[in-house]
Amino acid sequence: MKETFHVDRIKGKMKKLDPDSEFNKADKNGDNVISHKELEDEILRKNASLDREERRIRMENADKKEDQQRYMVWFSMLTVTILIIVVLIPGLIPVERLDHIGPILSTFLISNMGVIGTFFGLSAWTKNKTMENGK
Ligand SMILES: [Ca+2]
Repeated sequence: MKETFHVDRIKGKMKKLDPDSEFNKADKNGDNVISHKELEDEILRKNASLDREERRIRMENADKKEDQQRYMVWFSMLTVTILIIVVLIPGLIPVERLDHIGPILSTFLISNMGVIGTFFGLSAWTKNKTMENGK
């Protein structure tokens, strides 16, 4: 590596940074030369800030996903509650029609209960998991 630098210096082919390059600030001691160490530090610093950015985006996405799941569960609970109330109000649905929609109703209720149950089960599980990892 040092050899190449040397050869370039002799031929007057030293590389110059673009005036707008972000790597200009890598020259920490202000001698207008970016040493290998200075460049390496700058790259490490950039990688660290990229990692932070990536972590931030992941956390934001996870947050959005959790919000979405909460809305879904709320919707399930509301529809189940409303459906049960509607079915229980006397005279709203004729008894003979109730026979027809009975199987649909029970399937709908059970699957919604599944959604709700899965949500609570999973959130308890993830909570346990994160607490274990936090140790
Ligand atoms: Ca320098």
